[in-house]
Amino acid sequence: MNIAAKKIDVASEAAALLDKMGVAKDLYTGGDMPSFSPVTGEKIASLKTVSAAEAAGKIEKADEAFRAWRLVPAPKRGELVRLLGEELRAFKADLGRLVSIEAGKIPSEGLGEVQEMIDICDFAVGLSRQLYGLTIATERPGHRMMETWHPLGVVGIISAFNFPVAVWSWNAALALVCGDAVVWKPSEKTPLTALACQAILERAIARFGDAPEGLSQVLIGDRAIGEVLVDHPKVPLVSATGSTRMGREVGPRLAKRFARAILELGGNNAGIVCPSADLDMALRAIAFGAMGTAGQRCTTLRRLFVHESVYDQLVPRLKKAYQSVSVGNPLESAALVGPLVDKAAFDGMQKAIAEAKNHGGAVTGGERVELGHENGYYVKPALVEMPKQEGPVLEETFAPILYVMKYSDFDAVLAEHNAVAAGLSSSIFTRDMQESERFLAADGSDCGIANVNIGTSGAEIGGAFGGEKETGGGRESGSDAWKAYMRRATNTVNYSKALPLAQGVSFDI
Ligand code: UN1
Repeated sequence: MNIAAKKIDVASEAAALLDKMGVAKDLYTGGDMPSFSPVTGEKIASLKTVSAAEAAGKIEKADEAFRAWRLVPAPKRGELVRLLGEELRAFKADLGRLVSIEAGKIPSEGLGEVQEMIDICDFAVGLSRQLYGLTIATERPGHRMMETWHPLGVVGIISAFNFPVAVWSWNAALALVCGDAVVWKPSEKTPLTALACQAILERAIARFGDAPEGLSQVLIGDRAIGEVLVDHPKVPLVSATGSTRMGREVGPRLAKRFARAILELGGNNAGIVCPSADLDMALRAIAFGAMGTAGQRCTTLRRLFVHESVYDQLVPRLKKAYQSVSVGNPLESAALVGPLVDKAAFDGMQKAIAEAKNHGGAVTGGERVELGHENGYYVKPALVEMPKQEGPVLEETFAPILYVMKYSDFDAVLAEHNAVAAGLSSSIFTRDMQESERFLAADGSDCGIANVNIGTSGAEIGGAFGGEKETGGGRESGSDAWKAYMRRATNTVNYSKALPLAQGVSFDI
């Protein structure tokens, strides 16, 4: 295989896509920050970065834009997001392809990610007419009490490589209808897709006509630039997606200045396969949940508890699926599993597998698949049968490793299920109502997402997305997650001629 010839292909295809989406060439050529494609491991662009002072300037600019945007009626703000949804529909194939190039996703997952963006835009447009407050009964005669939701300010967004565009849109679409400005610090591993999103939003802004300048900003840079965003006094909310390690740094810094945080951090998601489960259904759900996106979703299935009565029926079939799953170049083949993001991900996976072996794990798969790209890291997904939940099973390794364990007692397996630090997503496979209801009850799964007879990954945008414990507690996307992007004012109006004090207090002067 001629690697030199391929090199030109991926980089020039990325450039052609960026050009089509309206990204100026000088933003990604001749700069100091390289972007790589995990598909071949080669450098595909060199982006211009911002200095700390420039980043602060962009935040100030966004704050000015916010001050005007907050006065635009919410349904009109919704019109901008409606146009964004239209632009995303028009560029779905191009942006999806760029996601495949820069994040290594297979085509249907690259497109699926853009679909998720379109869906959240539709949701936000409807929401722009439903930013409801309450009217509350007061204890005083001739008074009215109500709740009003106001725009909050500049929303900082820090996103990860694995959902390089959708996570921005969950935040940006809601923030924009809520009357906020957005400043985005994308992952250093996926800056090109961020430039593309910004260009697509700018098209929508141009069609909208009179949005204030600077409403949406992108900060291309490293960790120090992320810190400028986290520490800036004019950023009242930062929504950060990434590792628990990152959240441990971002959370306290925000708390120190009393800014809000939406943290969407690690997951160590588990599934339980009960005696009555539909095993065909479970098999497919487990395969997608554990191997899909090469195990690089925060919702990826990482632990599986299988009841002893069905273990010997399910696990050999699963192993077969692991052995036969197609691993390959997502741009050139119909493979179901694309590359890991980089060498560090590959090394982390090998380390976890070695540790699992030390704890008595029996491994199927996990080896590198050579596709002729020295710096492209393709692996066979690994299924590891573990005698018990210990060692690497207790931690999230961002790679396709599924730890499989046998269980016999339902209460004990529920306890095991919850005995990890993260609390993002979970699922149970059962046709027994008592088991499924227990799983969803107060003493059931302790995760932010708990599913029955579907996998842990691939959540719809309509629900609130996020998790508990070391996952960080934040909620993004659907349901009432919008409330985090606004400030709530409680208003009491006295339309009587007297001034009764609450709680019966008298204070006559
Ligand atoms: C993530 O991996 O950071 O539920 C987000 C899912 C997707 C989002 C994942 N809708 O798998």
